[in-house]
Formats: sequence, structure tokens, C-alpha cells
Amino acid sequence: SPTRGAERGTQTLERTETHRPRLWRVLLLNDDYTPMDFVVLVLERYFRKSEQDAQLVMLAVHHKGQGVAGVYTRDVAETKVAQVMAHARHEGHPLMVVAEPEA
Ligand code: NFA
Repeated sequence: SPTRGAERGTQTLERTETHRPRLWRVLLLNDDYTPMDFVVLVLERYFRKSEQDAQLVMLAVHHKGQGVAGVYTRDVAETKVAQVMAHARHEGHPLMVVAEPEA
């Protein structure tokens, strides 16, 4: 619906349609030193996976080099990356976590 700018003769059109936010994949990257158990703990605690799913994702990353931990809006994805990286460094592990946009 049209709205008038305060005595400035401007006008904008409102629209009710919005766009779905782009989603971001959070990826875990393999390395030679991070313990498997730590990766499983990360997947359970930060990405809400069952122990069984966490084991499957961890092993996929271990064998293929990388894998998707979860898919989120940009802010949530970036927060997960920061939280997991901080936890890993605090424990002395080199685990790498990155976010990339879907399609
Ligand atoms: N490759 C690591 C090991 O053999 C395990 C690992 C899996 C690390 C997934 C990072 C991501 N201890």
C-alpha cells in the first residue's frame, strides 16, 4: 500500500512477499590430529545429532575429506563455526569448520 513521506512528496510501495533466506552449509574438514571422539562430541553438542548420526558424519569426513554438519541461516551458521573453532582450539585440536552458501 502506498505511504506518503512526511511532507516531502515521496512515496514507497510496501510488499508483503519476502524472500526465503539463503541457507549456508557448515562443513567439517578432515585433519590428521583431531580425535574422532572430539568430532563426534562436536556433532552431538553443536549440531544436535544422535550418537549414531554423529559417528556416520565423522567417518564420512574422515574418509572423504569434508562433510556437512548442518544447514542454517547465515548468522546461525557463522555462530556455529565460531563456537566450534573456539572449543577445538581451547582443547588444542586443529579441527577446521567453515560455512558456505547453498547453490
Ligand atoms: N582424521 C582424524 C583422525 O584420524 C579424525 C577426524 C575426523 C578429524 C573428522 C577431523 C574431522 N583422528
